[in-house]
Amino acid sequence: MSDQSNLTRRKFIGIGLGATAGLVGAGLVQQGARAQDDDQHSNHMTMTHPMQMLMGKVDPANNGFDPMQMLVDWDFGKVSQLPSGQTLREYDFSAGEHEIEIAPGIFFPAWSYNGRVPGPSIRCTEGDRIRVNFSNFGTHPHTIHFHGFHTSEMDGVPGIGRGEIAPGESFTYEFDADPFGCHLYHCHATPLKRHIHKGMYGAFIIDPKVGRPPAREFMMMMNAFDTNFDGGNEIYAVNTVGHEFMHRPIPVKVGETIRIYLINIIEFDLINSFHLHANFFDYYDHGTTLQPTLHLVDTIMQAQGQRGILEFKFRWPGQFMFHAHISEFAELGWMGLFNAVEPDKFAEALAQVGVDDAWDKKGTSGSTVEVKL
Ligand SMILES: [Cu+2]
Repeated sequence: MSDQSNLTRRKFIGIGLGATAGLVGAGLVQQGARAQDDDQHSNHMTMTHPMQMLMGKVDPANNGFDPMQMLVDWDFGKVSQLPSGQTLREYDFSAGEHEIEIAPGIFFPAWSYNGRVPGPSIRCTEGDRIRVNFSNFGTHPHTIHFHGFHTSEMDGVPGIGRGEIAPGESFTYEFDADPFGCHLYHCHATPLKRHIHKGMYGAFIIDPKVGRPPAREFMMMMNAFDTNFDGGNEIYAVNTVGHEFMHRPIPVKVGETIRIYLINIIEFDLINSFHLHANFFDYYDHGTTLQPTLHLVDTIMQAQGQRGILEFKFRWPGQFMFHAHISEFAELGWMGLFNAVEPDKFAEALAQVGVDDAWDKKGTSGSTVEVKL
């Protein structure tokens, strides 16, 4: 990013400049995004927190999705068996447009799959047949481009096969899940960076046939939003809402293996990173190997579209930060906390952030994919 755009976005958000919340609201209105009135903003946002973070909370009900649930809400699809015995997983995807709240009082006109940003986290086992019935209910042409092995007709690229799917039209993408790994899908309509950063992307996790060892598993999509459409991001996040996991520390148990499927989908900034406090992790670049590609690191970087799997354990109870080791991203939303507790305190930690046993179960049963017929 240029110094100029850096200055502009800092003025826009007001971090470090002592700007009032009202100024932030005025900037949003000027730039065409919807903002609430100044009084509401003053309730939501001040910039005087010692951690330099966005204040206030986004009610998940406003968006119809919850970043905390997105950590664990694997979508195994509608499962059946083909005559050959191969497992078939079917998904219905629709493209649409709606406004989402990406930080308290900051709204973004998103394009989305199934009304959420990121879209559903597809999860399957290598060798499964994947069938995605895609309907475009939006006003722009869209596609779904999956990362993985498949024929060119199924690549979701303009001008090849069916290419762009026009508004009101449908197309079915079908291919075998290969190779295992931590992949993603995204729209590939042009202009590409606009379609991606508007919110059209999601996780595509293919488990190895042999499975992975039991762990508490989370999907983290590192994303960002250009709220004033100047070609630079104003808000950074994991799972869309800036600083969500600072307000709601992610519950984990001391001593258990934690596995993160980490994906970088930001546009406009070339590199993103993940740093874990007071700990080190093993890293599997792209998730396409059973052995780590990096041992005992505490920071990794990912280029646009890159992803990988992290594995680690906490030795002691406490709150531990994770964030981009790019201070500006961290201050603008990409920063969170794990709340590591002893097992007897786990139910309490869940309740503190508004989740329950179902969240616990989804987080710990993903690596063993059950075929439900
Ligand atoms: Cu699109």
